[in-house]
Formats: sequence, structure tokens, C-alpha cells
Amino acid sequence: MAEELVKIPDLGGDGGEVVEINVAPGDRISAEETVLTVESDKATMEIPSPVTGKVIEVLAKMGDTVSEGMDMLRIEVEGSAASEPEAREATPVPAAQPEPVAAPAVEAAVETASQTIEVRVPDIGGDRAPVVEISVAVGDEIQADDALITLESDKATMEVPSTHAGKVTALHVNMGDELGEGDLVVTIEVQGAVATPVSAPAPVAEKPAPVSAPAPVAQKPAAPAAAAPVAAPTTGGVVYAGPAVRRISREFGIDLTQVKGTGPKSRILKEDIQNFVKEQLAKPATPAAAVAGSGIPAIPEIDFSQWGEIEILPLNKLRQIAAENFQRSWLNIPHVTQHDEADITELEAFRKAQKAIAEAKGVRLTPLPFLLKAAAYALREMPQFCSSLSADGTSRILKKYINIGIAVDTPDGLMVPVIKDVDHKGLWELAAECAELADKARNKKLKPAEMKGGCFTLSSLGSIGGTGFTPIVNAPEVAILGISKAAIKPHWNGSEFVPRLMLPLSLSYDHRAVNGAEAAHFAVLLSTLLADIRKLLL
Ligand code: CAO
Repeated sequence: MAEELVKIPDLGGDGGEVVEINVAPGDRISAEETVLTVESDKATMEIPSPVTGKVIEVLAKMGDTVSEGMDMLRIEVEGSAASEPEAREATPVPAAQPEPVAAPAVEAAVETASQTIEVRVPDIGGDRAPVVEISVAVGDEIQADDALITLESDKATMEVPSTHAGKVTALHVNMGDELGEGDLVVTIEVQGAVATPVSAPAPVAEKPAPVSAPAPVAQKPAAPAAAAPVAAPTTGGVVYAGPAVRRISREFGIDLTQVKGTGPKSRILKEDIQNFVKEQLAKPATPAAAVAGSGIPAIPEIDFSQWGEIEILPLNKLRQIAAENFQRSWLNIPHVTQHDEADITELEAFRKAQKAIAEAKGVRLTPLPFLLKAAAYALREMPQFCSSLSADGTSRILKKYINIGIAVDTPDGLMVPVIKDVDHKGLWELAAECAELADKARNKKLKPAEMKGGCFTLSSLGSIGGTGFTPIVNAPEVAILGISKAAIKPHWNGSEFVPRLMLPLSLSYDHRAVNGAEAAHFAVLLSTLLADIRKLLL
């Protein structure tokens, strides 16, 4: 066993900053195993050990700026007979920092209308490397030095920039293609004079080529990445991470922009990926409908137990479905609610007068059947309320039938059975059907067909209380009538205040299908009909 001093190899350029130390004293490492990760303004490089052995000391520190010849590692080399410590340089990293490209000989400033330029992979240090990101598409207008693709070898992540500004006319690579020096990346149509590449300046030819015969200029490979660390594959955000971390993130489908880096400059370390995966696994699954497609930021998850005792109760299926429906409707429909009041003093007097007959018939006559009749009348008068918008929003589908849903509060959640052909049914029939459907809803006896085909919905909280609310439209319907608790109010009849029973109405509507004036007319029509139910006969 012999001790060796391993030095930093040629990194190209002025060296770089140590952003990750991958070994510790006492570690047994193999030749080619990464010792340090160094980041320059051009590339991220992993520096391997040239020998197999046991690490005695890591001589470079996090944040050090290192360059060729500096001490990196003291190592006890396995299988060596030498007795004296010797110094050796780590084998230069093959793909760490491509050499700058020699000035192209054939490139010249050419005065011409447009030219086709081929951009190829520059010298990337010998090895071939797979394409891990394609940053342009055919038709894109790009600037000189814009990243075209990103290559990632075992040792480095590199962007291949464009040599010229122009329009991409052909893309010659696919994700995963293994590329090496000279491979064709894109063809670009360049307008006007073709200047020499910005990233690899070369002398301009003294004589421009004749305009009449603009020969396509074969481009020398572009210079390697001019920009700092590349963006994560899935987003445009800049992420600091070494090739190994990027490789793991791709294997696990992790968006690096979501990972909090704890290294210098918020660099993402392997431990950060491990912690991220652990956190994700510990999270409960988010219901897809909560955010799917909405594009709105999710409400942050909070541990409420930090403030006291809590209990977590799962929502039953009905509540989950209702929640999805409410959210879908609320997110898709521009809601407006029109509030009004109906004087139901006479209606209530009539209803009470029917009590004995109702009892004889075994029916409870609440205000609801009257509201159904009034709504059916108004829907016939104003058919835009009895419609749905086509999915593409270009037409209105008028329904020539009048089916009205009634919101029923049940112990398991909200259900909306639909009363069919309300306009053809009398008060007693409607009262009986309301009671029957509400009873079925509460006893989970409703059939799917009994909850379908509605044109409009009534949501009555009148038996509970309240002076108004903003019901959510039961999409794809375009309006819903909320009913609150009737109350005696002083009403000015022109000469004096008289007590009248006023019923609060809250008409929510889809403002894409109904405008405000129409909604006000509809609410006024309902109030008028309820104030004098004889008008329902007209
Ligand atoms: N103002 C004053 N009293 C009212 C009233 C109103 N607007 N509406 C009903 N009442 C009275 C009824 O007249 C009845 O009293 P009487 O027996 O003395 O006549 C009492 O309140 C109870 O009525 P009810 O609730 O049993 O019957 P209903 O026909 O009014 O309503 C139903 C039936 C199924 C709509 C109702 O029970 C229900 O479930 N409502 C909840 C709807 C809901 O949850 N909506 C919110 C949905 S989310 O937007």
C-alpha cells in the first residue's frame, strides 16, 4: 500500500468552484469514481479518482476555486508496491469542458438574402453523449448563442448553442440520440449577411462571396455551452445540479425545479433528491379534480395539529362527487347572482287555506310546488334560462321540455332529483312528487334517471333561515334559483306601511348565457307570479 497525492486535472479555462464533495476520509473508492463536482461558468464537471484505494484526506473544500495542479486528494492506493508517496494528477475529465473550437476557416461574412447554416456538435472531449433536452423546434426564431440542445455525459452537462441568429428549418436530433463531435444538430435559415459565429470569433474574409451564387456555408461546430448550469428538463427555471443528480431526477421523473437545494447557491444535492422523494411519498394523494386543468395554485397543506387536537374524517363518495361538481361549475362558469323579493302574502294565505284538503290527500303543501309552477312559467317565457351552451361555446341549446331539479339536503350530502315536465303538472301532483323524491334521496333510493335531464334548479333553504345566498349553477344548466326564509316586512303601499310576507330570491346565472338585464327581468317575473298566483293561469 502506498500513499498518493492526487491533483486537479486540466479543467479547461480558469477552473471552477467545488460545489459537491462526493467522498470522505475512510471511504474506499474505485478508479473513475467521482471525488469532486466542480462548476465553472461553462459546465458542471465531475472529477474522478485516477486510482482505487482508501481516502486519507480530501484536500479541496466546498466553495474552493480549483484549477489544474492543485491538491485534491490523499489516497492509500491499493495494490501499489511503491513505498514513497507520489503525486499524480487525476486523469483529465473526458467530457468535462470541451476545448474551444478553432476559428472556422470557411466562415465568412456573406452578403446575401438568406443562407442555410448547419450547426453541428462541437468538440465535447472525445466521448459521445446523449441528448437530454431539446430547446428549439422547427420554425423557431433563435439568436446566436441560444441553447439548441443539452448533452449529458457521465461527467458533464453541456448546452450546444447556435452559431447564428435565424430560423430553425430542420431539427436533426431526437431525445436520447448519442451525439459526438461534428454531428448535425439543426439547419438554420439566416437572413442577410452571414457573420462568423458569435461564440467562436474568426477573422472575416476580405472579399464577400458574390450575391448571385450564395454557396451554403458548412458551419464548424459551435463552441460549447456559454451559459451557466442548464435548466431542468421540465421547466424554464435555472437549476444548479450535477449530472448525477440530473440523471437520478430523470430516472424518477422528478422536476428539479420543485426540489429545494441545500448546497451552495441552492445547488441540489443527492440528499435533497432523497428527501424530496420521502416527502412526496409521505403526502396523501391529492384528489385529481381539486386542481386538474384549472391552472390555479393549490391551497397549501397545513398540519393543523400544531395548534391543538384534530380528527381526520374521510369524505363519503357523495360529498366528494358534489365537491367536484361545485368546483367544476365554479371554475368554468362566470357566476352572477341577482337578488329580489317576492310578496307571498296572498300565496301563503291560499296555501294555508288548503291545509285541510292537503291533509285529506295525505300531502304536505309547502311553498315549493308554487315555486316550481312559477319557475316553469318563467322558463317558458324566457327560454334562454332553459338552455345549455354547447361545449365549444358557439351555440345555445334550447330545451323544449321543462324539467326542474330540487336540491335535497340528506345526511350523506346534497342530491338533486329532477321533476320532469313541471309545466304539465298540477300543485298537488308536484307536492306529492317533491315529497316522494326528497324521501327517496334521503333513503338512498333515487335511481340515476331520476337525477338526470334537468333544465333549471331550485335550492330552498327557506325552512332553515337566511336572507339570501349565492347558489352555484348546476352545470350544464345556466341558472339556479336560491330561496331563503320568508319574513314579514313593512311594505309602503303608497299611503301607509303594511305588513307583507316577503320571500327572498337569489338567482345565480351563467353570465355567458344570460345577461344582467335578462336576469333582472326573470327575477321580477318570478316575483310578480308569486305575488299573484292567478297569473300562472294566464
Ligand atoms: N320561508 C318560510 N318557510 C318556509 C320556506 C320559506 N322559503 N320554505 C319552506 N318553509 C316551511 C314550510 O312551509 C314548512 O312549514 P309548514 O310545515 O308549516 O308548512 C317548513 O318550512 C319545512 O319545509 P320542508 O323543508 O320540509 O319542505 P320544502 O318543501 O320547503 O323543502 C326540500 C323540501 C327537499 C327542498 C328541503 O327539505 C331541503 O332539503 N332543502 C335544502 C336544500 C339545500 O340544501 N340547498 C342548498 C344546496 S347548496 O346550494
